[in-house]
Amino acid sequence: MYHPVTVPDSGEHPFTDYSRWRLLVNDGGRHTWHYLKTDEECAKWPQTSVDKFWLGLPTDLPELPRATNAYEAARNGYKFYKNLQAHDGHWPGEYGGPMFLLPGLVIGSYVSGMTFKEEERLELIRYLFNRAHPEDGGWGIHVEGHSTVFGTGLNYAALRILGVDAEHPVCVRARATLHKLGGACAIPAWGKFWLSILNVYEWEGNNPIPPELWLLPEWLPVHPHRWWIHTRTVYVPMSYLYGVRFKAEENDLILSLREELYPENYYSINWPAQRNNVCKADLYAPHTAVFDAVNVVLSTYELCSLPPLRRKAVDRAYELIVLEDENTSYQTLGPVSKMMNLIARVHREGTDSFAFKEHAKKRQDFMWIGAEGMMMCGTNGSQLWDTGFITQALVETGLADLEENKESLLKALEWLDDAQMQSDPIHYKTSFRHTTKGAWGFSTKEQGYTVSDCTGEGLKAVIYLQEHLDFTPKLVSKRRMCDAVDVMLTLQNPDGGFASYELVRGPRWLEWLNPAEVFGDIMIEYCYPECTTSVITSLSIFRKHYPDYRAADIERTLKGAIDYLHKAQTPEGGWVGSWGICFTYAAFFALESLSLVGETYETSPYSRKACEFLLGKQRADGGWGESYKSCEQVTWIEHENSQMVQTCWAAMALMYARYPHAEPIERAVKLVMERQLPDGSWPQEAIEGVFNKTCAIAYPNFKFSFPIWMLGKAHVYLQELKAAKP
Ligand code: LAN
Repeated sequence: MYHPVTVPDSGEHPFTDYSRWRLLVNDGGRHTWHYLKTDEECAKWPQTSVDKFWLGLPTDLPELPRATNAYEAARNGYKFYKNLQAHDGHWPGEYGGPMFLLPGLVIGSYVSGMTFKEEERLELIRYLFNRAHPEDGGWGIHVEGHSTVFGTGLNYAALRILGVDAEHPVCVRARATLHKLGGACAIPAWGKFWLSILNVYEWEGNNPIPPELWLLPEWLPVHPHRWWIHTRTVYVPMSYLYGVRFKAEENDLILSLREELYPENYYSINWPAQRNNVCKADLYAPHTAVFDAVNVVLSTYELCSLPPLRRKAVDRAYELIVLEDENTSYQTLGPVSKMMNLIARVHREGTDSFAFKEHAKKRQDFMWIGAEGMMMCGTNGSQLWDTGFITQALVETGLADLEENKESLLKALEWLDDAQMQSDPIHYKTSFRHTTKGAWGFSTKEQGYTVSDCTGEGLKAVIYLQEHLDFTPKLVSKRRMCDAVDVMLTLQNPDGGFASYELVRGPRWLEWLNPAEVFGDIMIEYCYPECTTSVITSLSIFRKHYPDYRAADIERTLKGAIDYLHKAQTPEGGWVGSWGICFTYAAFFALESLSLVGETYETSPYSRKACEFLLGKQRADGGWGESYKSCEQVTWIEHENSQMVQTCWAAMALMYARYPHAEPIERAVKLVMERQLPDGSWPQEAIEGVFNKTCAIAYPNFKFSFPIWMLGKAHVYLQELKAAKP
């Protein structure tokens, strides 16, 4: 479908004219990139600092007078970062990292008959070139990971679909690595699925994904509505597409890929024997014996499944796909379900349908052009998350009170006001959704999913902006803040903790049925220290301002949450972070929330132990540095280098705990100041975030919000410490 392209051997230089790309921000923070074709268009719509920064072009922002103290450094940081705020008040950003999303975009589009613009196609290719592992030319599960069959098999297929010749040096190298790792037969379950959709792997080589589970009684512990929301939202279209055994029509490319992806002859492969064949380099969560046994039973069922029952189950899955599309205005929960829902919609309704057109529009929201080319993002953005942190930072450090920053804060408040969800999803109970009225989500209101800690951070940011500053209007009414509190109160689990999007709905043993092989702890919601602490923090701040609202409920909730947090502390004194790296990230959230209920270094053994734990990890250069591998192995693994963002988390954690000695904080400040560039910005270091234990994900805006926050806070804190010393 895509004609062959001739591209350079390396992606070092752009394949398109970078001065023509523009980021369009509209509709509550949607981002889409556009390539202007003519000079007139370019003159009418000039490139902004936001465009230039994210494209990796020189921003030409001025050098600032050298900071002589932490406050000045923070102020310089914001002088720069203010230029990256979009006109609607939020901070856009790249959200790359995972390397299994772009193939979904490409394969899903290909089999659905959805094309790319030429400039998109070229930069998608270039991104894959630039992200190929320098040592072996393969790809891993994320940008910093080692090469795996999952990454290499899928991204290889993507390159070929995009029109790169099989004999192009990048393909030749990647293919050699793929074969060395065992070839596409050894690809993990989700890879088997995508390749089957593409018709370059046979459906009999997959473990069953029966849609019939949707027909089970809802009270059963295994019913999919009890699974973690991402797993179930991906499983819905997967079960549909498996149920109908969707496959692309054979063509020359497909026939050729059948030869390229396998070291052996495709037509002599024993497919059922490949179901549990997973390369060692890929494997994180091996199947349990229970899961293997379940698959034997389900495979037998596949041989004799009743057509009317299968039809009914497939129809039910389709119904759920439509509900999800409509609830989210076709954004869907995430990038994987996004593309799978599209294929299902096209399978049933064709490419002339309304669904196809809407999916095409919103597909754009996941595609981001960065300095290395075009990628598929982890969500339709991290709008709320980034806007929440920087606004809190500005208020807490006093930078918000400066005349020069007022307009920017007013804009940010307007955006936050608009981003709060004010009603439940249009299909609410019928699609097993949690309430959304009053919540904030991770990206935009349109995407429309409650997240516990995003609601916490959103509310905290609004309270800070509206209550701590004298120049802001009360855009978010008390009633709406109470709605946010109400949502949070619905999200507490019996052990006191808070999970990500919903209550924990299923039993722990469901994890024995984890089919994904490459991810851990994905079958149900779990309580997370970070989510719990965001809720504690925002409820504590809320009740200071509105002590009359549901006081007893809030008190009870806080007690339970603190109790959970105490129990979740490891014997060494840390908390295992699940969404950022790792112990440092969790400590930052935990020590802030403990301090808000009066637990500090001096008053609480939990806080003291956590401080000692962190201090034990500070390096000679004054920084902290943990590898993403901490999250995989659930134990502290040092990074080669100290990391600026982690150093900020650790130093802030100490300050929240009111750690009484200045020296470790001073050393952290020094490191962060030394790494600041003359224009006030900081360079990108290692990847900051993670999910599902194994997959790293980028939060490039953290390199602004956290140093600004930490430096501004440290300036005041260190002065206070000095003043307190006799
Ligand atoms: C996110 C991003 C934000 C993150 C926090 C708010 C930081 C967290 O505290 C709660 C969980 C949440 C909302 C989260 C969950 C999982 C996501 C959506 C992601 C890490 C971004 C991408 C990831 C998603 C699962 C990626 C798609 C891959 C699949 C395996 C379906």
